Parts: sequence; structure tokens; C-alpha cells
Amino acid sequence: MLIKSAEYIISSPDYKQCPKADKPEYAFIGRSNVGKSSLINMLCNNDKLAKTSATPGKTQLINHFLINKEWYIVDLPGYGFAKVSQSQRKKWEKMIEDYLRKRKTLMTVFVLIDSRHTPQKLDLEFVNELGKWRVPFCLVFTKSDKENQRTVSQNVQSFLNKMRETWQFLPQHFVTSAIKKTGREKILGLIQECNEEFEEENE
Ligand SMILES: Nc1nc2c(ncn2[C@@H]2O[C@H](COP(=O)(O)OP(=O)(O)OP(=O)(O)O)[C@@H](O)[C@H]2O)c(=O)[nH]1
Ligand SMILES: [Mg+2]
Repeated sequence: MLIKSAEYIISSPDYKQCPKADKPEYAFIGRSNVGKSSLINMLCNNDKLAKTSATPGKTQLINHFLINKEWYIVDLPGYGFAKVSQSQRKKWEKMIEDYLRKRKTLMTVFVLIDSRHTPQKLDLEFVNELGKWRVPFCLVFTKSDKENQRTVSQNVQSFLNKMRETWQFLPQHFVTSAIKKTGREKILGLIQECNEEFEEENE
């Protein structure tokens, strides 16, 4: 899919204040610092679109970006960021849960996982929550340029094996690098398919 335009629309403190739900939408979520904003920029060929930072906790609101004037990318705050108060964290969790469960045009969630690490409890817990809520998602293993290929595929397989313990079907997964642009075409391909589905359903 060709990206002809990508524009920042709005940052919302909760799902009720998001743009009108009339276009297919894709949310990016994962631990703080896993590379959500960088992946969004890589997909859109625009390094200045979503704000990235070496300091975790940069993204704090629900950020909508309009792509090709026909679909939305949503940059969400990271989970598992240690340096926030308990009450602040509760507030974020509620905001994210409401958004994920109530946003009607959300086609799929991309859950980002750092490909350098063996399966982390927090990530597994999060995908299990999504399952419980029946929110469709796929997995994206990020920063693959930072480790050798063998380690990356071992980490990916271990994560999938962990999921197999409780899941009957495994979600689709992608391996990406924002620097090398790995995985870009595949992710955009999936989005295109979902966009077509959305159109058929809303004709
Ligand atoms: N080498 C490499 N570095 C990356 C990649 N993706 C992200 N980074 C770096 O990781 C850091 C965090 O990236 P962000 O995109 O800001 O991460 P985020 O998940 O949006 O972070 P929060 O919004 O704080 O939750 C930055 O220093 C990025 O340059 C990648 O694929 N390869
Ligand atoms: Mg971010």
C-alpha cells in the first residue's frame, strides 16, 4: 500500500473524545519504550509524525493520525512504565481498556514486543487481557536490528510457545525494525486487507 498522506489529528484523554468513529482504525500498544511511535513513523515514511524519545513514557494520550484520508493509526501510551504513581497508572489503564473495548471502528491492535527479550510476564498478561475482552490483535516483535537473527527468532518462538499453553489459535505476528524498515510491507498489507473488509461491511 502506498502512503500518500499522514497527518496528526488529535490527542484525546479518553475514547469519548476521539474523532468520529467512521473510518477503520489500528492501534499500536506495548511497553513503554518498545518502539510504538518509531514503528508508526516507519510505516508512514515520516520521522516527525509521532513523537519518539529515548525516555520512556513520552506518549501519554490517545493520538490519532489520519492516513491517506481514509484510515486512522492510533499511538497509545506504553504500559509498564515504572516511574508513574499508582493512581496515574490506574487512570491510564482505565483509559486504554475503555478505548480498546469500546472503540467500534478498531479493526485490530498491534501489540509490540521487544524482540531482544525472552517472554515477559507483563506482555503475556496484556495479550491475555485482550483475549478476555475479545479484542482482535496481532504481535509485532520490534527492534530486530539490535540482536542477531537467531536470538530474535528464538525469542519470537518462545513467546508463541508461551501463548500456546493457553491459546488454541495463535495471532499473526511480524518482526520489525524501524531503522531497517523491516516488516513494513507486511503490516501495511494486513491493514489494506482490513480496510477492504471495513468497506465491504459498511457499504
Ligand atoms: N535500533 C532500533 N531502535 C529503535 C527501534 N524502534 C525504536 N527504537 C528506539 O527506541 C526508543 C523508544 O522508541 P519510541 O518509538 O519512542 O518508543 P515508544 O514505544 O513510542 O515509547 P513511549 O511512547 O515512551 O511508550 C527510541 O530511542 C528509538 O529510537 C528499532 O527498530 N531499532
Ligand atoms: Mg511513543
